[in-house]
Amino acid sequence: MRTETPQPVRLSDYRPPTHTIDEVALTVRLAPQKTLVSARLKVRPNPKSDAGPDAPLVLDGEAIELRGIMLDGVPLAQGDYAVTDESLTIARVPAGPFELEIETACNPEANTALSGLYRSNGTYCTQCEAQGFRRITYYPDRPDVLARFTTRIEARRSDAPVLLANGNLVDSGEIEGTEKHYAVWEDPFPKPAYLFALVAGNLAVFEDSFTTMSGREVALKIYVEPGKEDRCAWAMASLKSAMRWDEETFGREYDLDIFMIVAVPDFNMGAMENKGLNVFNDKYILARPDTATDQDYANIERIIAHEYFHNWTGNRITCRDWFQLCLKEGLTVFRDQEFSSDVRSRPVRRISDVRLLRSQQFSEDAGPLAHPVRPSSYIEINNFYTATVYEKGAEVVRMLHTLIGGQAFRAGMDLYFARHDGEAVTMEDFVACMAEASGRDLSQFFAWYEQAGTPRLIVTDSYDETAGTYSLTVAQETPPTPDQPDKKPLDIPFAVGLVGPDGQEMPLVLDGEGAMERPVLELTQREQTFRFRDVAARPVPSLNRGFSAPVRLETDLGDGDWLFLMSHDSDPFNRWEAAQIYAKRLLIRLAGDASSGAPLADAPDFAEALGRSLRDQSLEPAFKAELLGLPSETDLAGEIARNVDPQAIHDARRHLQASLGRALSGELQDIYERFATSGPYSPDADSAGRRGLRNAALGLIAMADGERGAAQAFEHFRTAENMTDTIAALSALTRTNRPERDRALDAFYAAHSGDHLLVDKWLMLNAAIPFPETLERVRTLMEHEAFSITRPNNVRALIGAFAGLNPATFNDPSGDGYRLLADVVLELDPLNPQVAARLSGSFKTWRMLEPGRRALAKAEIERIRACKTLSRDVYEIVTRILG
Ligand code: 0A1
Ligand code: ZN
Repeated sequence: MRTETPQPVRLSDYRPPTHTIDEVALTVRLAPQKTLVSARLKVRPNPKSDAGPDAPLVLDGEAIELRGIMLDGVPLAQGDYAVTDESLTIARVPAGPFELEIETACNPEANTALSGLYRSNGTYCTQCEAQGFRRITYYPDRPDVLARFTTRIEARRSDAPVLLANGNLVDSGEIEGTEKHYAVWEDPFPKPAYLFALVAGNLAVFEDSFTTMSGREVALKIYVEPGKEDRCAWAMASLKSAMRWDEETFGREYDLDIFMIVAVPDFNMGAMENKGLNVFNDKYILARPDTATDQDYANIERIIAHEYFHNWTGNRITCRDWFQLCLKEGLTVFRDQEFSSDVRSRPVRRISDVRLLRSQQFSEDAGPLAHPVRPSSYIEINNFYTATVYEKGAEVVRMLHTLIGGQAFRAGMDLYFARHDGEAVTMEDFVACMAEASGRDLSQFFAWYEQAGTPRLIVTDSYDETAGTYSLTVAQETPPTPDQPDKKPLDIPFAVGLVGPDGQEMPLVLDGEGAMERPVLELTQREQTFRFRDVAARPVPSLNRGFSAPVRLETDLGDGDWLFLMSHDSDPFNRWEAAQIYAKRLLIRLAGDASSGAPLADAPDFAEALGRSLRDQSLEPAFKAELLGLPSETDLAGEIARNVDPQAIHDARRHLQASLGRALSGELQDIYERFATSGPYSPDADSAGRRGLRNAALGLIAMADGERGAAQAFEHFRTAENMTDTIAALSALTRTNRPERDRALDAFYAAHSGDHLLVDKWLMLNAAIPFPETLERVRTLMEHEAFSITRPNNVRALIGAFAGLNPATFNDPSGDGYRLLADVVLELDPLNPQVAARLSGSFKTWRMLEPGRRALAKAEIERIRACKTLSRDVYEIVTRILG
């Protein structure tokens, strides 16, 4: 808990560690309230340190009790060391190698922060990223200290029959004369402490094996709570597919003889890439057709792959310091995006990535929490596992790929692995490999890592009919962000195409340069003009194809142009994008009308264009489902950016959905009937796409006609044969205010109250009901037997969904939504600061609101800040949000 004003850590203050650790031998004697940890460390002064060999040894430690220290076998007396809430300092240590033995105790049962060693439903597990290892023992808890770990675990066999840690099992057995047993695990790969893991409990295992490209056999094991073994097959199939893909695409082979995954119900994030022993939030492992949706299946595949890919991008090569978090995260997200693009549909994955980027990252970049992909200071590193580091970080890697081309990118990756294996490195090291492999100067490009804010590209065009030339002028500007008032121009890959009046692609011949090898313009200046020749007729430009750069576009294109691109663009992403832009323009106009009480018009042209696309046999169903998904309320608020009235946005969006539902009722019913499922459920992308389209159609049907739509959605719920259809029906019903909604929600809870993953879905559906009564509903559900504030998945499902997925109600003009969120943040902060801080981030767009709501939101954020005992985590978020 905070005692004085927390101070920032700065990248510019980075110094190499004074000491390095070669070996760590841990003995962990597990007991629920008093676990004893003995750590034997082989320490030596770091020759690269500028502090010299006489520097004191400072070890990090938090929420642990020191029980004894020995240096080279000699117990240290109290005056030889100093202990604070955060550290253990030994002022005089040998100038050469020495051995330190530290005895500590911790209390896993009382650890509600879920960082360090804790218990989840009786299972002991650890979470050490970013700084959890210091809650297990005193240690230089920083990513640039890499050591070989041996872990001996002891526990009562009845409490914990399964004992796991990183690496290979080298010994196990009974401890004579006791009811205890032990296991010893040895990890041959040096690693930073954040990759350490230990799990112990009563767990069942689902097993398989994988033969690597060099013919080695790897044992694969997924550990789950007993009784859930029949929900592991998809996770295992995904793991094997990711392992093969990394061999084929990046030449990366797995390096231990065993790869283990453990699924636990209580986890602060999605999953964690600990060496050889990934720990997962069980919602990203467990799947059976009657318990998981297609979205769950896709998430499991993606996150399994993500954590597995970290073995090379993150574990074998790790970060020098936490400012370099994007080194592993941006790159690994890029890799998991490429993986799903290869095993599923590339355009559909791109669309969902861009949706996520727009809704989470653009809003972050436009407000008080904006920070560069590589931040230069932080108060609490856990606050920097953000959409900017992950999602924009992946976009930056993608831009590198686009700029230098696939071949050079692969060569750059090969060089990176060869040069830095076993090291802790920086973004500069990574980009230097790409520069060397491609022979290009990437110094201007590097600003993407250092400069926050979403650039705006302002594009104007002109056509000279007599000369047959067409010019595109592109100006770029990045708005000011906290601490960065002035921005440099960026190096931006801008993929373009020209679509002729007949809908056909026109050749791209740059004046003075000839035909373009790749249809990518490179923007490097504040303003540039590109002139194309041999352009026989005025084209419609298709800009930023595939979302080649994470920017906001401003063009003079009119509604007719967007409708034209929606039907004719050869780039599927941009066909979807044209529909989004058209819808956005329309919705912003409608929101203005809703705000002023004017009548809301229908959108026959848009409906007609959508109808054409729905009938187009060349488009895959999953893509059509994406076309039917309008821009989110959050995106629209971000576009409007000032004096936002969330209720007007919600009303506009509902109106358009209903209007499209009516105008397209023939097509939608036709889809609903034609895509009715038959045969057993299969989670593959095609089948999921067909269900996705049918369920998107149902969503619009339900909006179009309250009574008939609700009846159809209820029937869909009643007859659903898999969880995908059940949840689709419920989510269509939640948007209606009809009795069928609560009948279905009650029936769902009655049927699934024993399954915590399904209970979370139920909480989320309740929280997303977009009507004012939901405020009371959420408060009531917080008292429900199904909800516990110490379970992060419950909190995210109920409170996170309420604040994130239900903008109209969260932003209720009474301010009650803000009060509810502030109450929860204040209650949760002493228990779990990480999750509390993430929730408090839901206030990040408060400045965009209209004055009434803005004042109410501000008052609640100030109420949080006024709390004297705030954690560093929440303190940092609320002070930055208030600015
Ligand atoms: N490295 C993990 C995510 C993760 C990050 C932080 C955590 O605790 C603060 C836990 C997990 C990943 O990228 O999947
Ligand atoms: Zn990651």
